[in-house]
Order: sequence, then C-alpha cells, then structure tokens
Amino acid sequence: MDLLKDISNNLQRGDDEKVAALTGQAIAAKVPPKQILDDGLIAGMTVVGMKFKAHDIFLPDVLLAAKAMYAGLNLLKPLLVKEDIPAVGKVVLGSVEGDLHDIGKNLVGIMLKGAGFEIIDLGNDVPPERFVDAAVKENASVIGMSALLTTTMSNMKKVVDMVNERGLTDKIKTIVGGAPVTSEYAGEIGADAYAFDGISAVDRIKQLLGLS
Ligand code: B12
Repeated sequence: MDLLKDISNNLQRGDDEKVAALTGQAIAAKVPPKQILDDGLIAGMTVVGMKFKAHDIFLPDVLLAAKAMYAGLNLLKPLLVKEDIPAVGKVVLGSVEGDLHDIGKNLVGIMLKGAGFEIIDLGNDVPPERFVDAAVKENASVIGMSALLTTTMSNMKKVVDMVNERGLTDKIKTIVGGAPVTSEYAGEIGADAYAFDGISAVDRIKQLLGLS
C-alpha cells in the first residue's frame, strides 16, 4: 500500500512530522494498526538498520529515524493497547545496563499492555539489581530484558544469576529479547524464555505464567 510505503520512506528520511501526518492518515483510512506498525514503521526502521550497517548513513540519521518512529508509534499506541482490561500479571521491563536502545522494548511493553499485563517500565540502561529490586518491590512475576548490542547482552545473565542467587526462581520468571538475542543464548544464560517480537512475547509470558 502506497501510504505505508510513504511512512517507511519518510521514517528513513527522519521526517517526524510527515511520519505523524501519514500515520494519522492511515489510522483514519482504517488500515489495521498492526499493519501500519509492521509494514510502515518497522519496515522503515529495518532499512535504516541495514543502511547504518553498510555505512550509507550515520548516527545522526539513525537518531532522526528513531524520533520519527516515535512520532508514529505514539499515535498507534492507544490503538494497540486496549484500555480497561483487568491485569493478568505484572511485568518489569527494561533495556539492560549500557544499552540505550528502547524502541523494541517499548513496543513489547505496548503489546503486553494490550494483552492485559501491567508494565513497570524501568527505561533503558538499567543496572541488574534495579531489575530484581523492582520485581520484588512490585511483586511482579516476570522480568523482561531487552538488549540491542552484543556488548550489553551479557548483562542479561547478571540479572538471571541474581534472581537465582536470591532464591527467587519460583516467584520471578525471566524473558529476554532484542535483535542480537536468540533462544539459544537465552538457554545458555539460563533465562526462562526468549521471544522474537512483541506478539510472541505475549504468548511466551502467558505460557510461563500458565495462562495459556
Ligand atoms: C535506532 C537505533 C539506534 C538509536 C536508538 C534510539 C532508541 N531510542 O532506541 C541510537 C541512534 C540512539 C543508536 C545508538 C547506537 N547504536 Co544503534 N541501532 C538502531 C537500529 C537502526 C534500530 C533499532 C530499532 O529500534 N529497531 C526497531 C525495533 C522495533 O526492533 P528491535 O529493537 O529489534 O525490537 C524487536 C525485537 O528485537 C523484540 N525485542 C526487543 N526487546 C525485547 C525485549 C523482550 C523482553 C522481548 C521478549 C523481545 C524484545 O521485539 C521488538 C519488537 O518487534 C539498529 C539496527 C538493527 N538492525 O537493530 C542499530 C544497532 C542496534 N545499533 C548499533 C550500534 C553499534 C549503536 C551504537 C554503538 C553506535 C555508536 N557508534 O554510538 C550506539 C549505542 C548506544 C547505546 N549505548 O545503546 C548496532 C549494534 C551492533 C552490535 N553488534 O552490537 C546496530 C545493530 C546497527 C548496526 N547494524 O551496526 N542506535
């Protein structure tokens, strides 16, 4: 669809105003929010990632693209999150220490909220003990960790180890995700689950909590 291609192209150009306007148009035209997200915003960000990797564009371009992504995401958020659903469980969510990438983590939070979970979002660059302390304080049953850098992935293990050391494994389950993370890696560090994206995160967490 042309409109979604326009969203993707303008996101790649980092034009947040255009992305917001086009996302608004797509919503008004009743394009399903998930399609706007996948075929417009995420499609655009995928190209940005490839161009950045190939050194065709540079960090400031990626920052502008991220700003444009949020301009669209903020409009989609209320449509992806259904209000007034009784909470089915509490999830503490954050990007691990050293990692400032938060778009994927926020998307996972939106999907989980949409499925009725209560989200305690700790933001990005979250030290291991903050994850565990917050989960205990909030009586959360799941800690979700995001990492986009191969250099920060190992901080996920610190959280998993801390949950073990404090004897919390019966109460708190861990799930990991982010572009460089795999289910093999999750197994290696002893995390309870891995999910590829927000939708599968909902399924995996429901399984972990025995809700499905
Ligand atoms: C946008 C972006 C940035 C933005 C981030 C803005 C923001 N607010 O998030 C900025 C410009 C700040 C940035 C900075 C840097 N970046 Co950057 N960035 C990207 C880029 C292009 C897109 C990431 C993104 O948002 N994708 C879209 C979202 C929707 O996808 P996602 O994050 O993967 O999330 C999905 C899944 O992974 C999953 N998921 C994510 N989290 C979680 C959590 C759980 C619990 C679960 C279950 C699932 C899950 O679900 C999400 C939804 O589907 C990637 C390229 C790429 N291919 O990933 C590079 C990339 C991640 N960055 C990279 C690099 C190198 C950097 C910098 C070091 C650059 C520099 N020289 O300074 C810095 C590091 C800053 C830091 N300390 O974190 C490299 C990492 C390479 C590596 N092997 O480690 C990448 C891969 C680019 C590349 N190919 O070289 N970056």
